[in-house]
Amino acid sequence: MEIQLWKELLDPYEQAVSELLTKFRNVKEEHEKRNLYSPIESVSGRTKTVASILEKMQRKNIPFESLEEEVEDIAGIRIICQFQEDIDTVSQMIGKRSDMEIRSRKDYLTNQKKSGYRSLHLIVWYTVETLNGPKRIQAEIQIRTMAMNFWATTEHSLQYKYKGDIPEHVREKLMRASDAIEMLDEEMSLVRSEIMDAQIDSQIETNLVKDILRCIENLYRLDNKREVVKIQNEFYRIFSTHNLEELKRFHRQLAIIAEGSRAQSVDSGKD
Ligand code: 0O2
Repeated sequence: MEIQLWKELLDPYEQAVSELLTKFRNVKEEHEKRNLYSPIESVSGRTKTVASILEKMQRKNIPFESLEEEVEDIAGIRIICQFQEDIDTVSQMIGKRSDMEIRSRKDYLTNQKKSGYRSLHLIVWYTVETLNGPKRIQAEIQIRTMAMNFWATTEHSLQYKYKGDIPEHVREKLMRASDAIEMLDEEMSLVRSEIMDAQIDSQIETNLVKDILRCIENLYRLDNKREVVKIQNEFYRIFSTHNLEELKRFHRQLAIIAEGSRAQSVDSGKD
């Protein structure tokens, strides 16, 4: 295959990775805007390099004609979750989407790999719109916790260092580390609801502050500036108490003031 053809082949996969990244990041943002806990902590993606595709084709005896069918991870997305319970939530969410279809799943959580690798892999069908029309391609979505990701990233570097032939004594240490990671994920699950509550409160506070400041800015344009400075000082005072309930109350009061001020300015505009 010529260089030009590799580019043609990989372009739709690059497009798919870019679109999928945006879509999954939007899922996280949507949760945050609605003060909901996001099962997605972060997302990354990559298109497999030609060297890596060639290596896999040689290792698995894959002919060029079936490259796109058999190399399922040319487009790869990695979704990182905080807790192991979130992996299932994300997987179900993907299953319900209309813009991708799960073709197969490899559950390396219940069936941990011999290396100690743990993760859930979904192979999905995804359609990209290209200048030549729609193209349906496969993408691999790896879903794992932050702890699992730490292990996999480190082990991947060692595989590179030892060219896939990790010495037995290092392998043993990696296995022990993998067991420790599993225990860590289980321990973290025990405090999941507390951590989720704390994170939701922090998100509510962030969104309230954003809204309050927008309100104050609008009032500043419409109202008696000295009064608005007083309101702002009151906001700073309440913010410094770290009392979320107080902040919510202040937000409600401010919304009423803002509404009154808006009504007044509409009325005076009529005169
Ligand atoms: P990359 O892009 O560097 O991550 P293969 O594992 O390649 O023989 P298969 O069956 O198609 O073939 O894939 P599998 O095992 O379901 O998943 C392949 C990808 O999962 C790998 O991509 C890794 O990202 C990850 N993975 C699978 N097993 C391990 C493991 O033991 N350790 C680590 N760290 N990651 C693993 P590539 O091909 O390595 O490419």
